[in-house]
Formats: sequence, structure tokens, C-alpha cells
Amino acid sequence: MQRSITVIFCLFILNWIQAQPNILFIESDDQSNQALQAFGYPNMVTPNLDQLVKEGVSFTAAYNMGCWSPAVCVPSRTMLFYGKYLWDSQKINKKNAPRSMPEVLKENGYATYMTGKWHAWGKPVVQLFDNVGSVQPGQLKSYYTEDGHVTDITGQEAVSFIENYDSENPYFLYVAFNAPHVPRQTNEDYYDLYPEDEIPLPPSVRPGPLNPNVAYNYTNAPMSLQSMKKRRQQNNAMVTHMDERIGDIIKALKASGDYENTIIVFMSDHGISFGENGVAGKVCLYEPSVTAPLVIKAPGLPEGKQLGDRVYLQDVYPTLLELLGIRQPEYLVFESLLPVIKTGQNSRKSIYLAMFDDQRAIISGDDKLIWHPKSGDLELYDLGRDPWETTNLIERKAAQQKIESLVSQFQTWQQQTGDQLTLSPSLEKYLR
Ligand SMILES: [Ca+2]
Repeated sequence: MQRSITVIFCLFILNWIQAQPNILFIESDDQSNQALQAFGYPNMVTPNLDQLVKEGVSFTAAYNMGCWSPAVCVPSRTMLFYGKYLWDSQKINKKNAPRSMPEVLKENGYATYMTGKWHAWGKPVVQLFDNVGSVQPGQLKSYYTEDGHVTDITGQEAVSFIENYDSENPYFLYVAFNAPHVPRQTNEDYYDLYPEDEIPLPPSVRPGPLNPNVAYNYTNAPMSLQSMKKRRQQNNAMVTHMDERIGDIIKALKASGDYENTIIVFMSDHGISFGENGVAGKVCLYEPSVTAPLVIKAPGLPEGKQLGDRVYLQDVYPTLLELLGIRQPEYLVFESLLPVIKTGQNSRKSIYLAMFDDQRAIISGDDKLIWHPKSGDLELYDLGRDPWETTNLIERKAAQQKIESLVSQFQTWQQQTGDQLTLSPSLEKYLR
């Protein structure tokens, strides 16, 4: 009797595992919201990603919480894979790393495979996945290798995995493109899609910094508007090249017959600035650098739903687990997006952003306060009226009350995240 119950239970688990959808998780590197046509940028040529947006739920205000050094990729990816906030992610090493996203999925019956960029702290990538393809470094010397362009290699390996997969179990396929991260190199055909003189620039692009303290923060401003257009041309060309390879992967998935029973995630690790507020690079807390596209297509989720709710990119990990009915590990502090998607209820009242000891920011509603602790400078923006952060409202009469509220929420986040930075006198006057 005992034995037959055990057998039935095992069969039930096996059936449950085999009915679970596959996961195709695609991550790009340094792609801002501006590098995706479906996010409102008609000059972009991204037909495959646009189609994914049409078929899934997309977030236009998904944030990377920040970084503990100028290498922003590493904390973003460490937070993603281990589900911990910024300062706890910084403490993760090979020995103390908790179970990562692919390991949790593996425990629940998933075959796990990755190809492309690996740039996270914690355990070595070969320990996290059953199998790995060509693992690329965080910073390539060149995209052109003996085996071809790295974007093509990553795309082709993902296609091969899908074509050769022959197990009944579901898979977690993590495809991490290095594109469009520097060195921005791709083929002339892609450059030709974006004539330099026709590149549109957002209204905040300016050659010098809006705030002189930002110039200190790892940007090489002032830059000419023409050089900003050149960088955008290279960046956009890299994205279109990647989009073609994503099209190959989708095609292979459809040919395998598994398209409808596959969750597809697309995200970038964070964005990048090409001259917005005089910043060139990603080490700042302005919107183009801290936000990035996030798209989730899954069985049962709405199609073509675009949400402007402010969320974290790394919320995608608990979202996947909730979609799959897998219990969340206790350490996981990011929040599932299913309530926001299904009921419009965003449990998070504010977004906290941090950049080592150089910058902090808090966003509540449309109010965004950026604080430069070393100089004490503050910037206050109304993201509803001024999404490009061109008008610092800090001297306005109404600023005082808003700052008090924002600072109070900021302190709560400091406690939640273990942010040790002491509030400087410039902020203390706003504390109750
Ligand atoms: Ca990156």
C-alpha cells in the first residue's frame, strides 16, 4: 500500500514537471528603453522584440536598483540570479551564495542551459547550470572572433539547444547577449539602417552636465551632440543585429512545437545614457541609465499589455516562480509582478536607487529625488510632467514638503536594504 502511494505520488510529480512550460530567458546588455521600437521609438528596427511586446506584458518603468561600483552589470545580474537587494547581493561570494534561479528551477525538474555573457558574483556559472555553451566575459575585447561575431555565436547556440533538445522535462534556456555593450562593433548593413544625421535625440541631451557633480561621476562629458549621435547609431545597429538573432531563436522555438508552452522573458540588465543631462555612460541615476525594457510572455498572461508601473527588473525571478507554482525561497526579496499585471495593484510605494557612495535616489509617484551625498546637492523632478528630467524643482516652494516625504521613505528603504550611508547635513534638515 505504502509503495503504491509512493509510486502514484512520483507519477503525479513527474506529470506536473512535464506539463510545466519551458522558459526562454533572453537578457541584453546596456539596452535602454529608447532602443526598442515598441517602447515608443519608431526609428528603431526591432521587429522580433516588438512582436514579443505585442504578445506579452511589457514594463516601461522597470528599474535596476543600482550598483556598488562603476561596473553596473555585475550587481544587476547578481541581484537577478540570487534575488537579493543591492547591498546584500554585494556580500554574496562563492561560499555563501544561496540557491540561484537556475538551481531552484533545476530542483523543480528543469534542465538548465546558458550561453553568452556571464558577469555575476557568487558561484561559477558552470555550477549554476547543467550545461553551458560559449561563456562570454563581461567586457569583450572584440565581437569579431575566429568563430564569428559574438552576437551570432550566442544566437546560434540557443537555436542549437532548442533544435537538439529531446527530453520530456521542461528547460530553462538563458541567452545572455553581450550586445549592445561596448565595444560597439557590428556589420555595415546594420549601421546603414541608422544614418547618423537622422538620429533623433531626446530633449535632455546636452553637451555639458546639468549638475556639475554628475560630471565627476564616471562620465566623460562634455561631449558633442554629433558624438552622441554616433554612439546611438552604433548602439542601435548592435540592437538590430541582436534582434535578428532573437528572431532565429523564436523561429526555432516555433519549429520545435513548444512556442505556446514556453514562457519568454526579455530584459536588459540596465540602461545607458547617450548625452541625457550631459551624461555619457551608465553610472548615474537618471532614467535612461536606470531603466531598461522588461517583457514577459507567458501562457495565461495578457497579450500586448504595456504597463508604466514602477517595478524592479529583478522582480522577474519571483514572477517566474509564481507563474510556475514553485515556492519562493525565503531569501528572495524582490516581488512577483503578477499582482500588478492581473489587478493593477503595485505593493511597492516607492523605488529606491543607489550608486555606491556617490548618489542615491527615491521615486514615489512621479516625484524623484536624487541626492549627491558628497556635495549635498539635490535634484527633484516630476517624472509625470518632465520624464526626461530637464527641470530641477529643488528651489520651488512646493519642494520642501515633497522632500520631507521622499526622505522619510528613503530612510525606510535604507533600513530594508542595509544601506549604511549616513545622511549628510543637507538632508538632515528635511528629517522629522
Ligand atoms: Ca550591462
